[in-house]
Amino acid sequence: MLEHDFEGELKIDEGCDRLIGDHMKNNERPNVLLLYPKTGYDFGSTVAPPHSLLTVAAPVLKEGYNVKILDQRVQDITEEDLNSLFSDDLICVGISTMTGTQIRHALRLAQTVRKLTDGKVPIVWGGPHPTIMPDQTLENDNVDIIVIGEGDVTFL
Ligand code: B12
Repeated sequence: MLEHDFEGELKIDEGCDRLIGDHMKNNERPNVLLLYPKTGYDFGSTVAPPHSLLTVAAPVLKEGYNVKILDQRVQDITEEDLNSLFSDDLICVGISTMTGTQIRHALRLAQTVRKLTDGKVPIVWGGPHPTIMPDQTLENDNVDIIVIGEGDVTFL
């Protein structure tokens, strides 16, 4: 499946059927979990709020979905943390990454999500790296969907 809108392009790998279903059974755990990985050089003013994920989350929240953002630059994200947020109501996990050392942390998070969810939850990647290297990004087993360019409208 391939979808387009005016804000960006959405490329979907096989298995997108997992996105469809009744995901709003309860609001205790997030329907959408968004992860901002460590960059590897997180100090002082470089640790600005995760603008990318806040922007992606806003329209999803407005539609009534429960969204949670974890920012690994300011908190550890352990397997226990992730497990405590997973449920049948989770539609997908989103990860934002720039090119460079942040990818290593992003991949580790994605691998952990994959393992803990048994591959049942789609992992969506967005940000500068998937935007400039979409095909290479999609080749990785821990990437199901990438969003190219601005993601707020596309992600919803
Ligand atoms: C503000 C900014 C900074 C600030 C704040 C950074 C921060 N940590 O928040 C400061 C000055 C600190 C900074 C520093 C750096 N930056 Co800077 N920065 C920017 C800038 C100007 C805007 C980023 C922003 O906040 N945009 C607003 C948000 C809302 O948009 P966005 O991040 O693009 O997210 C959208 C999409 O990408 C997408 N998206 C993103 N993530 C996800 C995730 C999902 C799941 C989905 C669906 C969609 C999605 O949807 C979002 C909403 O539309 C961009 C250039 C630009 N004009 O984009 C460079 C930019 C991101 N920075 C860049 C770089 C290289 C750096 C540094 C590594 C520079 C350095 N060598 O030190 C450091 C890294 C610091 C750090 N530890 O993070 C590069 C990244 C290049 C790349 N290929 O990855 C950019 C693109 C500039 C450039 N053209 O070179 N930066």
